Amino acid sequence: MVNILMQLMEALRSGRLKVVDLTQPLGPETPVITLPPMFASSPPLSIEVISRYDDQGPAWYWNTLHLGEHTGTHFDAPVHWITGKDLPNNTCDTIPAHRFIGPACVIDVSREVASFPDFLLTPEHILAWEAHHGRIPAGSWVLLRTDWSKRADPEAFLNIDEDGPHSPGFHKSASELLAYERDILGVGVETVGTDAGQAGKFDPPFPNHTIMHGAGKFGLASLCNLDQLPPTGALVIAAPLKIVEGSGSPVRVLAIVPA
Ligand code: 23J
Ligand code: MN
Repeated sequence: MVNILMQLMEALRSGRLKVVDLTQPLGPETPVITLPPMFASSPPLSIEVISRYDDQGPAWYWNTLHLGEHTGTHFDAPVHWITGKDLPNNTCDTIPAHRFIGPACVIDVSREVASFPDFLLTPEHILAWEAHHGRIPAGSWVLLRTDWSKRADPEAFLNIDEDGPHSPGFHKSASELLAYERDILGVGVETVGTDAGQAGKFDPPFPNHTIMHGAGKFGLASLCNLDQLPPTGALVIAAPLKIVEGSGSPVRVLAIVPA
């Protein structure tokens, strides 16, 4: 077993394995989800200098951050949703750390999304993916590649019109298949949340959050660089801050992939 880690380190050092950063930059311009006006909203990140080699601290630089837990590339814990509120180990500080690491199954629907921004993944798409790549292994992160992260302009990324945001996500039946019939860690998406833009109007509202978190599964939102991952064979590490009773956390998501 020691040898496995030695081989891993040598492969990373030699470049036979590389690290792909699946994380968006986190700053005041980072897009934050907009909810219908009757609900409280999450603020954008703000940052204030404590000192920067000045009279407030002559040899050191550091900042204070103010941000919602669900800002930028972030992790959703089961307690985030009412369906997951009574599950054991459902908060950022109590989830066992081994559950942050798993193989990635990358389902590429970028072509479908390019012609239809409200695209929803269905069980048929998942079964077709499995026919090519094998059954989704236990303990996997299922990542939905949509190329949505290539929308660099926040307006295009949030894509809001008169009837709200338009962005892709999961059909309820796809979330049920993944949550109940595959032993996954959770799902990851390139959009601002793990539900489709229009999902507030679905039955139930926000079905992916409802189903995944009710089943103790996690979410990863605002991922990028999914186009640099193979459909199978990448290892993903997505460890949230250990926020006491935290419902989620900004996260640095890393994938280890063959070069
Ligand atoms: C609260 C309400 C609805 C949604 C969300 C948060 C998220 O997407 C989130 O960041 O978890 S859809
Ligand atoms: Mn979230």
